[in-house]
Amino acid sequence: MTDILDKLATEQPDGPAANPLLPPRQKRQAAIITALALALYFFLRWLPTGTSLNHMDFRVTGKGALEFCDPANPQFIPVIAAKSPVALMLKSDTPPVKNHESHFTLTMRTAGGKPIGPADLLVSHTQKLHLLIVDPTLSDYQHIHPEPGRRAGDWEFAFTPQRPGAYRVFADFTPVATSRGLYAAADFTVPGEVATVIQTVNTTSQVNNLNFELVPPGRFRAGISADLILRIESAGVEKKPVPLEPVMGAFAHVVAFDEQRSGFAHLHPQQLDLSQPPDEMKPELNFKVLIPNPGRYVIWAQVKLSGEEVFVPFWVDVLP
Ligand SMILES: [Cu+2]
Repeated sequence: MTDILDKLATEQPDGPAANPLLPPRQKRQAAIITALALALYFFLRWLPTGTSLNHMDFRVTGKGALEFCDPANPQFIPVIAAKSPVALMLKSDTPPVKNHESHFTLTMRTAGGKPIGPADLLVSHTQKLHLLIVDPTLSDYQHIHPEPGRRAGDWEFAFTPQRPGAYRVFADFTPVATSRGLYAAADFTVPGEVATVIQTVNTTSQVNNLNFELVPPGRFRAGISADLILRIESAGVEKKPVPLEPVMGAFAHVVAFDEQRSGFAHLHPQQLDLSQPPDEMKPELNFKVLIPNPGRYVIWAQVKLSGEEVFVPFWVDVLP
């Protein structure tokens, strides 16, 4: 027994200072362990770890660089005036026609020409890529999530325009390399005469037998953070419950466009906890938004009820 203990004791290294004096067998063991660790390190590095893009691929230099949005203080994002570090190319299999479905391929590339695929984007609001598509009169708004296509950088979706005119597609996504929201835009045209739609301010609307109301602040002023309230109630005298269901990880999504479609603001309710749905009889959700420029804006609310998504437009004036 003592023999064994003595033997073990002689084989125990005495710490780093004793290393040069290690017997050959222990040196060999140390070398093997080091080699295995290195092999594991290079194996893990070799495994596909996702994006091949880095933050430099999304860098924009010069004036008008796109400011990243701070989700805690949602703002209107001037997508068209700003220079996006991402280039979009839009193609459809058949020319887009009013009330007909076309299949589109959206190609996303960095300014340097590198494709942007699903591995390069983070999931935000349950999706990697959100497209906010709107017609020139701002009366056909659709929110679409394209699927990755076969070629790197390609994203595919089906879309049925409900009106003629030059549609604008705003892409809303978050590169893995920067972890911050980024935006880009592309246009396509649906043939036909664009009717002049004069929109008047309206903050109430009835859709699917439900009364929707958007309550703006008493004076909705540009450059000042404003509070908005979205209220929903069943129409008619006898009130029925209106249980809101989560859609893309929120009880409502609100998107505002200016008349020129220079950009958008994408808002989410301050009630973030999905385990605490709003009141069933009269749900009420609160939003905050900062709109820098005065003018007329459409504010589209998107909610989900009984498995069906409902889109409701409101029109407001933002004062100087
Ligand atoms: Cu949203």
